Amino acid sequence: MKPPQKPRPGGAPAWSRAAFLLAAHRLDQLPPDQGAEVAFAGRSNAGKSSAINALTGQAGLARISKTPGRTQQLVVFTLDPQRRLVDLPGYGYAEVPEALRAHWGGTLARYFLERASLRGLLIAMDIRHPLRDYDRIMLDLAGSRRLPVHVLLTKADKLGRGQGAQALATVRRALAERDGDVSVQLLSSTTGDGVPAARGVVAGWLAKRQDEVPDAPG
Ligand SMILES: Nc1nc2c(ncn2[C@@H]2O[C@H](COP(=O)(O)OP(=O)(O)O)[C@@H](O)[C@H]2O)c(=O)[nH]1
Ligand SMILES: [Mg+2]
Repeated sequence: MKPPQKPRPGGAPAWSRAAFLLAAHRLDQLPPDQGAEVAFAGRSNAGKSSAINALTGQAGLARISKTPGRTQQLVVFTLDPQRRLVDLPGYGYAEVPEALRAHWGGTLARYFLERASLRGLLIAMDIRHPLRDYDRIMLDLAGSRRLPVHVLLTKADKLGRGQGAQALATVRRALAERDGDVSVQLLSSTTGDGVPAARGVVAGWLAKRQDEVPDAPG
């Protein structure tokens, strides 16, 4: 009989085995800060949950909500015992009470500063409304410790090919003016266009060791 396979930190993530682990309201509820994790951010309704579902090939994994601004928690999914995806709260909507917004601002800032296993940040932006205030705050948080960022211009199917390419070029130019490791691509969770490219970026980050990440804490 073959021994059970050990997880290979450098191997491709087993996307289809992604599973919900927990939802944390506070940082001390997160799993131990070991291995590697990649965070997903995005304004409410940007298409973040759909992107997570598309990447993992699991339609029901991250709840797709038509009611924006409801998930004020960090939702953790495991790919294997050493690698995780973290769905960050898509706050920023007027309906989120001020006290909650303040709490989440502080919690998120601390998550970025302190989380040693964090390897990169994906930011989902609706291709028709990119680079809003929330997106810039997330870019700054990642930049504060030189964490690589990959922008997903979501719902690319809502625009024609020419318009999509134009939006991509515009956002790429804007991002090039910022310091740091920031890339961008088109994504349609509906058609699957861009899913392999996005998986490639996440897999590359998850294969990194902590000492390969500039300014990682700890
Ligand atoms: N046409 C289209 N609609 C999308 C796409 N991704 C998400 N949506 C829709 O946009 C809305 C918000 O998506 P969701 O993933 O819940 O956004 P979240 O709030 O950022 O997690 C839902 O109605 C989705 O069906 C896409 O690639 N194409
Ligand atoms: Mg969501």
